Amino acid sequence: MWSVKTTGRLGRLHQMHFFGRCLSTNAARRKLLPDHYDYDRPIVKTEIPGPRSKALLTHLDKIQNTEAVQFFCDYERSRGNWLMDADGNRLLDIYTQISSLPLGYNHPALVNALRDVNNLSTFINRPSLGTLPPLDFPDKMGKVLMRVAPPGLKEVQTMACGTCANENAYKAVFIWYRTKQRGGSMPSKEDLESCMQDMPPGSPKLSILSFKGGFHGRTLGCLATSHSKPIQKVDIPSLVWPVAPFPQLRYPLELYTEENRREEERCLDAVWKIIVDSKTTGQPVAGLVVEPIQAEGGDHHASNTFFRQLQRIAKDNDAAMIVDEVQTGVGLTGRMWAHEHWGLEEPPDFVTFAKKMLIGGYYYKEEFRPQGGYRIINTWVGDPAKLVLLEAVIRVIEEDRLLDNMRETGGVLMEGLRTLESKYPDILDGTRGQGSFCAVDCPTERIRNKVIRALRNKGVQAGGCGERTIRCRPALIFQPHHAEMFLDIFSDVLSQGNFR
Ligand code: PSZ
Repeated sequence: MWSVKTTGRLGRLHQMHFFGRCLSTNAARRKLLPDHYDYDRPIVKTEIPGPRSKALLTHLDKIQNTEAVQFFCDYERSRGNWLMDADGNRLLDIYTQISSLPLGYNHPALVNALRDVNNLSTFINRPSLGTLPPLDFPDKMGKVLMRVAPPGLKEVQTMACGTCANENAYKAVFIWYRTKQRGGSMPSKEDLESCMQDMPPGSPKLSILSFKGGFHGRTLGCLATSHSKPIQKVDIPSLVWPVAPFPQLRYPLELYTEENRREEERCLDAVWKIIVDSKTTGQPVAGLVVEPIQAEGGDHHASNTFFRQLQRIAKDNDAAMIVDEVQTGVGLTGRMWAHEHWGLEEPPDFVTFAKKMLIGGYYYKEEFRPQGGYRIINTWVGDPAKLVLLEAVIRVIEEDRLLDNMRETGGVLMEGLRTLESKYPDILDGTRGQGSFCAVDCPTERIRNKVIRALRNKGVQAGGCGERTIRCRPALIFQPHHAEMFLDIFSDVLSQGNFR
């Protein structure tokens, strides 16, 4: 796989120009990958998508809808922070497959895990994990998933993806809620019979409260809690569950503390009122689901105080709190879990994960473990092969101090984006971020899309979110010198482009 010779130049004295400043980054640069995993610039040889991508698109379009496909990728030749496309273009990737690559492309630790013959049977024999787990499963769960468990959470349930993590967390909340109502006993004969007619009390009228602008997945249950874009929901029947406003803060946060505090209070009051009112309308709120930073919805932040108070409101009203860390989890914010920044009185009831965890699932408090088997299960309930890879990822995160790297790189990204914002106030606004989980707004969706296209044609793969936001979701191996390269290219794009 590694026979392809590359022009890796990490070892050379490397100088970059950022807004005319000359940054000699070599001295401070930590070596996280072999030389041939890094380059000193992108290569763009064709328009993207290029001719080969377009031909492949025509081919694929014969058998499925391809309207979301941007271009085809050559994953074998991609490495580190660099994504190769089908036409030989080499892009600096700050979006990483919708924020789902912890260590970039083809990291040597993951290649080695696959080369290890001791892992062969795990990759070949995918079990029905909930019924016939492999010998090493308890040990692996302890060494891998529990090693990075959020502080205070001692149980975990694996799943295939982020959506089914949330979907099953909701179910666990409902089972907990009804079990409590029954005083801890198992479902009655009436429950078992009425649920088969989709009627109460077996199919109870309960809800999960979610937030405007939130995203938690697209299955029917999750979709009722997703509110970031109409295209995800239109034409599909929905459960009618309550939706609370999420704070719309002004950035930078430190300049608007009083105004933002009032906005958060408004939203917390609304949450409190919805939950209290739900107790008398016949459809109580059994739990709420919230993202630490609303990602798909446009990178909306809220303060630590907001989340602490949200937990208090949930607790005071016997509703469970699910923190959806599918996108914020695994280090990008500078902590393993974004909610670790909040200083909560006690752990959240649930923390759901997927993406950079490579496997889906949720951590939860003991009281939410359902009684009886076959209540939260499906065929695969995850995949032990993903735990082999995740074990390697966690080792690299620890050994290479990648959380420190995310904080350091985030500092460079934030300073650079703020500088660009002040230089191009007509195009950029609202720089915000935590660690390397950063974003900046454009005035309109049209301008944002034009900027992202221009960035791609200059060799940066970036992503949008919300209506008019550009987001940074780099891999954990994205270093300050990569951030400087991105900012340099961004600066060029803004100085050359006519985006109005
Ligand atoms: O269009 C889509 O379906 C997208 S675009 C980005 C996502 C989904 N993100 C997935 C996601 C998430 O960001 C949060 C906060 N919660 C749940 C999910 C669903 O995870 P997956 O995609 O693994 O099912």
